[in-house]
Amino acid sequence: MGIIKRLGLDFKWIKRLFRKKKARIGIYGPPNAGKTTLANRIVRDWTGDAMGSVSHIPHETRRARRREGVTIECNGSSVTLDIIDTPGLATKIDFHDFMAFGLTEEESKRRAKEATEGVIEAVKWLDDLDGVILVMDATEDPYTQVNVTVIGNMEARKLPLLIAANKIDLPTSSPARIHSAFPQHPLVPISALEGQNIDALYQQIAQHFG
Ligand SMILES: Nc1nc2c(ncn2[C@@H]2O[C@H](COP(=O)(O)OP(=O)(O)OP(=O)(O)O)[C@@H](O)[C@H]2O)c(=O)[nH]1
Ligand SMILES: [Mg+2]
Repeated sequence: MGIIKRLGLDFKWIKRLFRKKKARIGIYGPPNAGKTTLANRIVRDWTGDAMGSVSHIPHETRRARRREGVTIECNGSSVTLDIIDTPGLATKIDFHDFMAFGLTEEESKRRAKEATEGVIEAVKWLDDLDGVILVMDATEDPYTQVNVTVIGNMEARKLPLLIAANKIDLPTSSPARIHSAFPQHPLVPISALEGQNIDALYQQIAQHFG
């Protein structure tokens, strides 16, 4: 009996030794920040696949999308992620805004309805995550109701949070402005579109979510 017990313990120990680190990571942020562009880049870099469609029209992503088993290797440490690209979070969704992009009234109303459902879905996903990459457009003012609310919510849930200050390829971008707004969280300036500094992001992902 004693031997079996000891063997059992040994199996557990061996299992733990070989178990891969796994984390469910949600990519969050306001519409148009570049969440899907980043999700596509991560998934392409580490698996060769793509994830979702990108558009200059806000609320392109209106259903959360998950890609499982994306293994990121950095400086000898490896972490396997389930990447969830979420719909953009917004406090106000008005179909007129979509008509200004040239969509018909019918298309705009449908997009507004789906976008609203998408916000609710994105918030629900928070219950099921191990960490969050919060993508912000570094050319924009970071002190928005959405950013403040999302960060407060993640802090309350004690979810590890990594801020990706995106679009640093644009001359008006200011990651420093985001850092001074939310100095309590790690921040990586990136261009999801052009790939600038993306290796630094992978290092931070491996460090914070591994
Ligand atoms: N210049 C620049 N543009 C970017 C960058 N990342 C994304 N974009 C552009 O920003 C727009 C929105 O990108 P998406 O990836 O669709 O943004 P999103 O956050 O997924 O948006 P929703 O799904 O609508 O919430 C597109 O026109 C992208 O090409 C970047 O690093 N630099
Ligand atoms: Mg998207």
